[in-house]
Amino acid sequence: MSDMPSDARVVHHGVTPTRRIPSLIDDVRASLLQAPRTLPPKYFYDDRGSQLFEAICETPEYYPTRTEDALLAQASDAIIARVAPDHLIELGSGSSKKTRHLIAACHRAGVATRYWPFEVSSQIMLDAADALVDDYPWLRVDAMSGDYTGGLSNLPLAEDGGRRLFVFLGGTLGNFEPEAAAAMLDEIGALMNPGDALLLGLDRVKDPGVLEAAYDDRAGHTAAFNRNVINVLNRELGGDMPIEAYGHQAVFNEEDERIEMWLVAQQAHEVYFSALDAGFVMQAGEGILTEISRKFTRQTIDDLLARCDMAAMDHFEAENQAYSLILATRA
Ligand code: SAH
Ligand code: AVI
Repeated sequence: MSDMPSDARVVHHGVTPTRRIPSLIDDVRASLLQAPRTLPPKYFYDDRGSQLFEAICETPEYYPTRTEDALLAQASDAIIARVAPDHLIELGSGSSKKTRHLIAACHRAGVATRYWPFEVSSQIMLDAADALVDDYPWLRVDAMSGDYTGGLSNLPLAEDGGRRLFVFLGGTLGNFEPEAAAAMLDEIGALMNPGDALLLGLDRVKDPGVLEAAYDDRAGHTAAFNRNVINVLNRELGGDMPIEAYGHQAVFNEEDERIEMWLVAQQAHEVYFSALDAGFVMQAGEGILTEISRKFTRQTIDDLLARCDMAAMDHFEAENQAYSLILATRA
């Protein structure tokens, strides 16, 4: 492991993918070199991208973080009392800030849960793990570095028969296309035994103006986060994409009930990647779809769970149905 955590109660695991994960070169060849141009959202999250995401979460426009945080503050004691997890396993844990409500609830209940964050962005996870074990002397963190698109069946989870609470917060499942979201829930379900549960945060359909503002904050953090993927491509693939030539756009697609984030070329230009010895021509006004963020209704949430043989045990809803936190189990 490259990063040695400072506390012995933090163990750092590398997760071997179950199936082949396309490399950045594969993804660029398949999805960027020709239209329609898209990129998988995981490439946002280099160290700078993770910091920018944290800045987005602090903006007044980006309501999902504070809304989910408030729901967790309110519901964590009940969730922990209900599940009494021996293991708390979190996908895409980031800074783990909101997860602290669950860990604090474990502390209050005297439940010595072991925490298993799983992240593609290792540094933010390891920093969060160090801070958590400093705050909770009983806590052990098994930090898992890897890519969840490579599957979950190689996660180095303890096979001790302990109760598992899976956690997938922030609405991140909304960054998956419908098929991929269902496949991911199926993979989580396959790791769940009777008594285990999944805590899922999903954002809700609402006024398009509110949604679009959340993805285009006035301070410009979302625009910087979107454009940062150009830095990642240039750095990793020896590219010459002109970052200043791209505008940030966030549009709510009402039919598909999803926010779409685009990088739109302000003028025509050519791009070349030395690692591929290939490139492409962008026309003025042409876009790259860098992220979808699906928004749900009560009905589409229930449909998704039912499709994956899961059912909600509890559904915590924010005011105005702005956000949902669902405690689900296998049906
Ligand atoms: N759960 C946190 C962070 C959400 S941001 C919150 O609710 O605030 C999405 C997180 O998922 C980021 O930390 C990102 O690094 C991680 N992530 C994105 N794609 C991933 C992948 N393919 N595998 C593992 N983690 C991923
Ligand atoms: C991580 N994910 C749920 C965020 C979202 O809202 O879709 C990523 C994000 N993109 C722009 N702002 C936030």
